[in-house]
Amino acid sequence: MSTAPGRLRIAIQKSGRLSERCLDLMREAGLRVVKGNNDLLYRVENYPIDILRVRDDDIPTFVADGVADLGIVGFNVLEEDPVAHAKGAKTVMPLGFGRCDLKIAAPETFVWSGAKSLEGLRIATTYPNVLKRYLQTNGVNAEIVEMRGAVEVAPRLKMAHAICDLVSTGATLEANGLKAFATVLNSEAMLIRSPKDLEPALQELAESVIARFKGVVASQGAKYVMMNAPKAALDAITAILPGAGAPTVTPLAGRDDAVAVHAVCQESVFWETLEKLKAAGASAILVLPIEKMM
Ligand code: PRT
Ligand code: ZN
Repeated sequence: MSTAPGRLRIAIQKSGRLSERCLDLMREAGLRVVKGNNDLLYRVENYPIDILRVRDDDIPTFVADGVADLGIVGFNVLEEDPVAHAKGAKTVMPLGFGRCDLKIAAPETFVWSGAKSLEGLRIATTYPNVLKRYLQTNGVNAEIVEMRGAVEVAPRLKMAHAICDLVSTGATLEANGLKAFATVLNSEAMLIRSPKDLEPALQELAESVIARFKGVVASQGAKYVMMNAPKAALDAITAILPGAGAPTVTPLAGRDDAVAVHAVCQESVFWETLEKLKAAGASAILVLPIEKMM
């Protein structure tokens, strides 16, 4: 795969659960992605950036080798890839989407009393490396049955006693009469970067893309909260605001006893929060979405 020199390359999943969310992230970060006639390569028209669209399993190695400078991939894929591990693809940050858990599951009737319950059993998985580490950490000897997919049918086919597979809603386990007993790994999409050096201009561009992605992730779920508050209740009100740093406090025209309080809340602001603020004496409470944050 060849890309033009002097362009930053970001690898994302071509088609699958993470693809659309990756493109959304780019858009929200102000990168105008244009789909050319080359299916493997999208271009960003307002910056010298190419988007490589590949199988998610290839992303860690591409980034480790410097074929791509940045990549977005599930933490589960990254943890499973020993080559990329060895070559040092570096994680930059979690991106807050593509959440799922790698779990140990077995037929509902299975009697579970900790990881030791797996001793001597066969466990089917598409994540043999991660599973092997889990078994080693827990001092368990079990046989790993490596599969390419459809792991959830293995117990029914008597290929394995248990499975180790990704779970998000749990519907697949339920549909196959399986129950999750332990979590091996929590996963979400991660931004990773290559250990290879970039030319200075691209290095600068990479830093700015990372800073924008950070801004997008930080502003998700964050809210700008404004209210009027009696001066005497300021401490109580600050304590109620979820995930807020020091709020901005400004005088209100013609009022000596009350102030305006503005704060950025990093966590969800629920109706209960507003009710508590009101009970503490706040009035004219406004909760506004935040579009960008840096
Ligand atoms: O073609 P390519 O190799 O690129 O794609 P892929 O088929 O390997 O991956 P894809 O698109 O299925 O998933 C991409 C990434 O999404 C994964 O690596 C995870 O990081 C993340 N992700 C989040 C999931 C799930 N949730 C998920 N539920 N990946 C897979 N699943 C599967 C799981 O394997 C099981 O079969 O969904 C089923 C369980 O879902 P529930 O909702 O029934 O519990
Ligand atoms: Zn894959």
